[in-house]
Amino acid sequence: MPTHDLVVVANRLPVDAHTEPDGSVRWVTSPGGLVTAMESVMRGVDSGAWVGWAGSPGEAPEPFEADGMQLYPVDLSAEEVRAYYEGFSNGTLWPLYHDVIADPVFHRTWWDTYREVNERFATAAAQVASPGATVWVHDYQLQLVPTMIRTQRPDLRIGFFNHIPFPPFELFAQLPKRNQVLRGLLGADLVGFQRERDALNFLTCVRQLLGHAHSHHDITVPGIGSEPARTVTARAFPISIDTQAVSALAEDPEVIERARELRRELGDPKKVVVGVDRLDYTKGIRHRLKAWGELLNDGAIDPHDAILVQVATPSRERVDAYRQLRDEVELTVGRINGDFAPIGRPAISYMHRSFDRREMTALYRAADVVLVTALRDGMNLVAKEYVASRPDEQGVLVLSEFAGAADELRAAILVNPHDIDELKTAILHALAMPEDEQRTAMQSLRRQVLDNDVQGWARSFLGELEAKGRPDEPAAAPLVRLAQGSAPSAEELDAALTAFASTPRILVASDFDGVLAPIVADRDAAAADPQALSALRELAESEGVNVALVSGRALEDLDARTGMPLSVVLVGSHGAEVGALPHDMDAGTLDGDALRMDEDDQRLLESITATLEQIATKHPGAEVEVKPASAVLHTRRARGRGRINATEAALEYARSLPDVKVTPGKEVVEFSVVDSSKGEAIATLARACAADAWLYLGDDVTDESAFGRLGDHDLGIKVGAGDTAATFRVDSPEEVTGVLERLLALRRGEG
Ligand code: ADQ
Repeated sequence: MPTHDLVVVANRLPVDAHTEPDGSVRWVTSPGGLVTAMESVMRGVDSGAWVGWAGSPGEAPEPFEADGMQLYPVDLSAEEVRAYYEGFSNGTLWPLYHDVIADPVFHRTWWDTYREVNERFATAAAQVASPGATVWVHDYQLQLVPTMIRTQRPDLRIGFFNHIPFPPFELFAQLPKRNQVLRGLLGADLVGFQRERDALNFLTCVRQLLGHAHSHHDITVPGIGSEPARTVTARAFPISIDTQAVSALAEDPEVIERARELRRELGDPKKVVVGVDRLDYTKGIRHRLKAWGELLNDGAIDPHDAILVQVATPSRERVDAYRQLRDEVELTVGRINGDFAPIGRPAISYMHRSFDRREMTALYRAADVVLVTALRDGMNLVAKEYVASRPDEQGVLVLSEFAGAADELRAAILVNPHDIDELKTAILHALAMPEDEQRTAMQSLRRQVLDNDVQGWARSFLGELEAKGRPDEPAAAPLVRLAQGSAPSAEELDAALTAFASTPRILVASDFDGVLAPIVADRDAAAADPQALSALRELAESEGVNVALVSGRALEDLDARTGMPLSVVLVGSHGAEVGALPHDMDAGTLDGDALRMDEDDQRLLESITATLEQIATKHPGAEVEVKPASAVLHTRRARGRGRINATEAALEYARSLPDVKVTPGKEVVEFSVVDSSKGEAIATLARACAADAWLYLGDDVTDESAFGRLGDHDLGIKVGAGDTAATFRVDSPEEVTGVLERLLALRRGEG
C-alpha cells in the first residue's frame, strides 16, 4: 500500500456518489470549505491522503484518487451509522457540546460502537501514513482517534481540530466516558478550537478531570508509567472560507444579474432578509421566526415591503430532535404565512433543500440583511460567506454573539438571540440602516474576512503542528525489515540456516507462546509441540550451541511448561527473570543489578499488586497475575464493559507511576518494576555465551525488541503475519518445529 506525508482523517470523505442513468457510480467532490483548504495545503506535499466514510452504509469502495488526493474509504454498517453517527456523535455529543439546547441522550452501546469505529479510522490512517508523516484528525465524531493512532504509530505528528464548540466544564462533566474522550484528544500534539473560549474550556476540563497541569496553552501529559511526559498545545484557530472563490463568484456578471432576478421573483420588495442554515436546532431558526412573526403582528414590518427568505438544508433527518424541529419550523412558517402573507406572495419564503454555490452567492448579493441567530455555533460560515459576497460594501449582518464568528466580526449587529425583544430591535435597526453606515460596517467586516481565508487557517494550523517538532521518540518508530505478508522464499531461509549452522559458536533462542506452543484461548492450557522441545534439548547438548527460551511468562511457569534440562537457559517476565546458567556461560557478564529486585522494588510491586487487585474486584472476571518483577491485570475474562473499564482504570493508575514500565497489550496491562526487554535479554545472553551469531524465533510485538537487535550474522524468524524487524517468516508453530529439526540436522552435519 502506498503511504503519504499528510493524512486527513474526517468522518466524511470530500466526495459524494452520483449514480449515472446507466447505474454506474461517479464520485463528485463536495465543495465544502475543508476540502478547499486541504487542496491548497496538499499541493505543497509530495502526497496527500484522506481517510473517511463514503456516505452510504455497507462495504466501502476501494481506495481511489480525486483532485490529486488519494481517498481511503472506511466502511460503516447500517447499525454503526445508527450508533456511532446518529447516536453517540449526534444524539449525545452534539447537543452536549452546544449548551444542551436539546437533551443529550446516552446509551452505553452507542459508546461501544463509537470506540470501535474510532479504532477503525485510526487503523486506516496509521496504515497509510509514511514514517514521520503528519496526520490531521477532524471533529467530534473522531475524538478518540488521536490516541489510537499514537499507540499504533508513535512516529507520527498528530493534529486535531474541533469544528464545533467545546463546552464549559460544568456541562462537559456530565458526559459519561468524559475522561476517555479527553485522553483520546490528548493523543494529539496540537488540539485546535474555533474560539479561545473553547480552548480554555478544554484546558479547564483537562485540569479538573485528569489533573494535568498546563501553562498558558501547553498541557503536560504525564507518560504512562516510565514513558516520558509530552506537551500538548490547545489553542484557537478560527476557521474561514475560500474568500477568493466566493469573491470571484460575487463579481461574476451572471451572478449579479441572477441576484436582480431573484429580487424580481420575490415580488420586488423594498427589503430582502435572508437566513441560510442547516436545519439544526442550534441555529436559532425558531427564535428568528418568532421575532419575524411578532414584528409582522406588531405592524413594525409591512409584509408588502419586506420578505424573509429562509433556506434550510435538510440535515440528520433520522435523529428525532431534527424531525421534530422540521415539523415545528414548517408549522410556524405556514401559520405566519396564513396570518400575514399578501395575496400572491409569502411573508416568509421557505425552502427545504440545497442550492449550488452560484445560487447561494446570488442570494447573498440580493440580501439587504442576513440573519445569523445561532444559539450556539462553532464558527458559522454563512456569516463569512455573506461578507465575502458583498464587494459593493452594502448589506447588514445580524450576528448572534453565540456564534464563533462573533469574535472576529465585531462590526456586525451583535445580538443575544434568546432575547426576542433584542432580536426584533436588531432586525428593525438593520432594515433602517443608512447606506453610508452599512458601508462603514461592511468595510470593516470585509477586512477581517479577506485577510483570513481558509487556506491561511490550514497553513497556520499545520505550521504550528510542524513547529512543535518531531514527536519525542522518533526512534520508537518500529523498524520494518519485512512488511505485512512479505517473506523471503523457503530456499533463502534454508541457505541462511545452513550458513548459521556452520558458525562455530551459536545461540538459539525462542519465545514460547505462539512459537513453540500454538495460541489457545485459555493461557493455562498452552502446550509446546514435544518435537520442537526435543530438537531444542538436543541442540543444547551439541558442541558450541547454547539454547534459551525467552517468554513473557513467569520463570516458574515457563519451567513447568517446558521441562527443559539445566543446559537450556530460561528467561521469564520479558527478560526480568533469568534462571540458572549452564557452566559454559559466563555469569559475570549478566548485568545482575538490572535483573535483580531490591527492597524498594519489592515494596512498589506489592503496592501495585494491591491497587490492581482493587481494580479487579470492581470489575468481576478481571484477574491479577503476580510475577517476580511485575504485576499483570488480565481483563479478557471480565464481564461486558468491565473489560474496557478495568483497562481504563489501570492505565489511569499507570500515569501516577513514573518509575514503572507499563506495557498495555491485548486485554492485559503489565506493570514491571524492573526495566527489561527480550531484546536486552538476548543481547546479554549472546555476550554471556560468547556466541558468534544468534537465532531468535518470536511472534508478537514484545519479540520485536529482539529482532530489532539482529546483527549481520544473526537470524530473526517471525512466526505469523504482520510488519516485523525479523529477516525471515514462517506461518505457524508446526513450521517452527521444522526449522529447529533442520538446524539440528545441519549442525550434526546431516544436511
Ligand atoms: P455547520 O453546522 O454545517 O458546520 P456552517 O458553518 O454554517 O455550519 O456551514 C454551513 C455551510 O453550508 C455553509 O457553507 C453554507 O453556505 C452551506 N449551506 C447551508 N445551507 C445551504 C443550502 N441550502 N444550500 C447550499 N449550501 C448551504 C460546522 C459547525 C460550524 C463551523 C463549520 C466549519 O457547526 O460552526 O463553522 O462546521 O468549521
